Amino acid sequence: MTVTQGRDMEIVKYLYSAEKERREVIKVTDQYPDLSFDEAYSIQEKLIQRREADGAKRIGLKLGLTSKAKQQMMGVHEAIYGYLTDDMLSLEWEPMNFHQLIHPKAEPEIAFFIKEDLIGTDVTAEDIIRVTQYVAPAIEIIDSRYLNFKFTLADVIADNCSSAKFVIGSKWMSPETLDLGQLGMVMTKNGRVEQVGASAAVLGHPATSVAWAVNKLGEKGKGIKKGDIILSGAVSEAIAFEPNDTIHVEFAELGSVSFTCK
Ligand code: OOG
Ligand code: MG
Repeated sequence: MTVTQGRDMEIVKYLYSAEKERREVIKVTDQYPDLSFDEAYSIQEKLIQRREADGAKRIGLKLGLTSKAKQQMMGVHEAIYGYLTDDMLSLEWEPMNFHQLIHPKAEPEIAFFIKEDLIGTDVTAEDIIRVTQYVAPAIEIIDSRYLNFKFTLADVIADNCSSAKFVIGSKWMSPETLDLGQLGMVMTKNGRVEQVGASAAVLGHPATSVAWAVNKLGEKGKGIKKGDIILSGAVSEAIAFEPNDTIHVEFAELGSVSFTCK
C-alpha cells in the first residue's frame, strides 16, 4: 500500500485547484510525511493528465535542482524533472500577467529543441547534442503552489517542480556551433544586475542534465520525442518580480531573452 492510500486524486485536485485559484497551500508532506519520490512522480503524472483532460498538451520537459548549490540548499543529491505544457509557453513580447500567478520567480535557463525521439537508460550528453536541433536562451517562471515557496523534494516533484510559465528567446543555435558548457550569463531586473552565472552550473554541462532526465524516464520505459522543448535547469538562483518589472537574461554567444510583467 502506498502512503497516500489511494488518495492520489485528492492530492491532484488539491494542487490543481491551488494553481487555478492562485493560492498557496500547505505542503503535501505535512499530511503524508513518508511520501516517496516514486509516489510523488506518480502524483505528478496524474496532475499532468488532469491538465491534459482540460485541453493542455505536453510539449516537453524541465529539469530542476540541477546545480550543486540548489541541491545542497535542499539537502539532496539528485535533480528532479517535470513536464511542460503548451499553456505554459509565454511569448517574449507578451506581458506576463502577474495576476495569473501566486508568488512567481524568474530563472535563467537554456532550452533544447529535440529533433529525434530518444529513449534509453545509458544516454550521454553527446547523445543529447546529436538529437538537439537548436538551443536557445530561456527564462523559466517558477511558481510553487506551496506556502512561502517551502517544500521537501517529494512535495516539489508532486507539484510538477513548481512549473508555471516559460519564455524562449528568438536566437536559436545548433548546439554544435558553441561551447554550451561554458556560457556566461547575466540576469537583470529593470536594468540592474541581479544574478550572474555560467551554463556549467547545470550539472557541469546542460546536456548532461538533459541526459540525466532521459535516463530517469528510460527507467520507466519513457523517453523524449521529436519536437519536445527541454529546459535544462536554472543557471543561477531564481529572483522574485512584480508588475512593471522587466527581466532580461543574456547568455554569451547565445543571446538574450526578456519579458515584462504587468
Ligand atoms: C523547484 C524548481 C527548480 C530549476 O531550474 O532548478 C527549477 C523550485 O525551486 O521551486 O526549475
Ligand atoms: Mg527551472
